[in-house]
Amino acid sequence: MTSQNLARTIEQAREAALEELRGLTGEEGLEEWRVRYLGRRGRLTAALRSLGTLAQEERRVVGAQANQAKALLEESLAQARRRVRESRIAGLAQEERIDVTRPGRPVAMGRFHPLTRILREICDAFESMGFQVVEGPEVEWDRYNFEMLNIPRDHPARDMWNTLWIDQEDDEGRQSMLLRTHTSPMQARTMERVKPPVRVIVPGKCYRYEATDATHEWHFYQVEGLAVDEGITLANLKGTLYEFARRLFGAERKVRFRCDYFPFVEPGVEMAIDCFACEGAGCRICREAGWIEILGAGMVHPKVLEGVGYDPAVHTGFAFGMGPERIAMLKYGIEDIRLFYSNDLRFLRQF
Ligand code: YSA
Repeated sequence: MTSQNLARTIEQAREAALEELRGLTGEEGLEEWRVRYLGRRGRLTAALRSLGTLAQEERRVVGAQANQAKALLEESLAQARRRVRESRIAGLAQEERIDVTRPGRPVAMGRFHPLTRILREICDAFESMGFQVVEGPEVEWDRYNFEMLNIPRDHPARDMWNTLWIDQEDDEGRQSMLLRTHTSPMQARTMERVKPPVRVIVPGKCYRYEATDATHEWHFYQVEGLAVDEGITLANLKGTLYEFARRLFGAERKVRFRCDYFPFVEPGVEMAIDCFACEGAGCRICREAGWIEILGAGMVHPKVLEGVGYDPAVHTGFAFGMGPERIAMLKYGIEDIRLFYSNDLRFLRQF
């Protein structure tokens, strides 16, 4: 190619490029334009590559013209990019303009699950009586769930708690780990850790392999209570639980204590409250009893105290384990325990 032809080619490429650039409004179009003129196979780049075919003097003159054209196109591209970016931002600002006069959208307020509420109320009531809240593991050793509570293997009392076992065997090939059936294992765990006086309550989840009905779930909460000191008697237990019932249900609610059996207490009692639905007359909810049992309790068995290294001749204590679901049912007039775990918003929104 002659030097005049090459100079013309450069001139034409430059004019065409500038002309095209003026019509471009998008970033994609600008990139395509760059590839077409300034890319490795672009029109101007090809012209620059042909410079090598010219004589030295011609190459100097046409080369200077080519470099100027290249610099001009690069600068024009940079300007075009700025222009496109600015107009995009201006467009966005226009689109997203905030109308401060529009009414705000209502904020959806969350609320506590009724069981969370009742657990907090129970804990508050006992904390104000000097108890401290502690928590323990839901996956428990047989040793704590049964043996340290005076329930050795093959003891018939184990039948009261149909258990969900974990695949974990001890040295003798016997199952040794389970989902705890009650919060009572925390009695031994706490007493192993601290010396008397002890005053703790333990909220937590429990599991039993049992059929569900209006008052029974296979997983449910319990709140355990334990007080050990010198001179603690059954009167202290009754006084504490009466005060608790008064705070939660009001002074007019009836409370009943009856003897009950738990291997880890002596003597043992159960506490019930008159049925909210039939006021004691007997109905489906209370299984015609007129009363709904809410907790088991008693004086800590001397063997349990000895097992953790306490001297039962010096220290005595009471313990209790209650079901917060049953307490919430009584307090809010809920007829079926399964409602707590069905995640039905029509139910939950009422609290
Ligand atoms: C007894 C004496 C003590 O010194 C300390 C604690 C206890 C309680 C004992 N550990 C226990 O679990 N007794 S219990 O089987 O009668 O359960 C206690 C409470 O848990 C019941 O009164 C009931 O309110 C609740 N509960 C038991 N099984 C339940 C349940 N709630 C819902 N669904 C179930 N399946």
